Amino acid sequence: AARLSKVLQLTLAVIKPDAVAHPLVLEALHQRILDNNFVIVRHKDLVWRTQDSERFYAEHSGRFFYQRLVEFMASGPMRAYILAREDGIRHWRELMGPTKVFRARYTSPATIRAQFGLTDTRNTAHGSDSVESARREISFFFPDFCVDEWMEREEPSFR
Ligand code: RTP
Ligand code: MG
Repeated sequence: AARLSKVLQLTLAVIKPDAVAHPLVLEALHQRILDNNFVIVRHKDLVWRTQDSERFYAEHSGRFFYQRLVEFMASGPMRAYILAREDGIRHWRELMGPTKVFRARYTSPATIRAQFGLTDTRNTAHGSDSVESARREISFFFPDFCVDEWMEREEPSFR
């Protein structure tokens, strides 16, 4: 029999401090998530200490932008979401657009970073880049959330 239910994939999305600082931008981005058929599984507002930021971005330590990235991400409140959608990791990254804001404005003007990003560091949003990253990042932001119970879960079909 054909499978009618879709497989929901979890991703970790973050609205970074530059966007949370502006209430209208935050509201617009929340609405954008809903308009794009993501299920909001969890969300919360939080502020990082510098050491949280350093730990989360450890893979970038040594890069020229590491220090300003770490400081920026601990500079004010952000909003973290666990989102679910079929192919959710790819869909959220497509919606964000390219990392570099000026490239985003040139190549994909309808994306979040193109529309709201300020600089290549203060680029409005984060999204997990793989299933492994999503797992790690969801646990980082939501330590009480049981990823295994949700990963690749089928959407209820109500038949
Ligand atoms: P993210 O991890 O935040 O989703 O972004 P990404 O994969 O698109 O980009 P990545 O290369 O992993 O960089 C992580 C974050 O570092 C900041 N960044 N600043 N030239 C710069 O100043 C620069 N390059 C990267 C951005 O905030 C980027 O999202
Ligand atoms: Mg990345």
